[in-house]
Amino acid sequence: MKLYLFPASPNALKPNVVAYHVGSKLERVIIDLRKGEQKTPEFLKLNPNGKMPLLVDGDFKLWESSAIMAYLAHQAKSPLWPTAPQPQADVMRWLSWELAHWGPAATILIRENLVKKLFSGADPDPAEVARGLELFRQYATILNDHLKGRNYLVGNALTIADYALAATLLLSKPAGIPVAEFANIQMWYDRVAAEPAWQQAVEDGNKAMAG
Ligand SMILES: N[C@@H](CCC(=O)N[C@@H](CS)C(=O)NCC(=O)O)C(=O)O
Repeated sequence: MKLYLFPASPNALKPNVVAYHVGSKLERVIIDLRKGEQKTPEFLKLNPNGKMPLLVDGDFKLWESSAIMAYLAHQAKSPLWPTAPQPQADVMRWLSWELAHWGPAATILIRENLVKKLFSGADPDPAEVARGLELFRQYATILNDHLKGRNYLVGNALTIADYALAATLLLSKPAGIPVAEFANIQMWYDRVAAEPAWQQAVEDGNKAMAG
């Protein structure tokens, strides 16, 4: 199996941390977004979206980070992907929420406060920053309330849903995402980020940025 990724990106961290957690035997292939490697004709044949991450397992080409997380955890028969209908649907609920609401809210702040500066040197648009903060706080309130008295999102065990939602917060400091305003989220994030697999995946990201 090959995992194509730019490890510094939150969307890449999602499958990469699961791959480390379950010990997937796969080759990591760096797709350097700074060099536009996601738009080469060779890569577009594998993923017509021109985006990473992408998993290739034989003839099976799988894009979408959450789908890759589920595939890797399921293949390894890991409890990160519960098999009973209700916990599995609950994990799906949070993965869907991450893609529809949580991730897009954080992405506004990541784009305005970080990516624009890095890629074009442009200043953040204050109206967009205000919109991002409002949306983020709206969804963070829901997550913070859910995490009251819980260690993890679903049941009492770590699942791919925790990794997916925590990955969104990877760049919260440089992107000015106000996680610290939400005590339950901050404690849960610190718990997830203390996982050895998380540390390994973050290290991959640091190496990619230095390379
Ligand atoms: N919904 C996709 C999003 C993937 C995505 O947006 N990847 C971005 C980086 S975070 C990318 O490769 N962007 C390069 C581009 O659009 O040129 C997933 O979850 O895998």
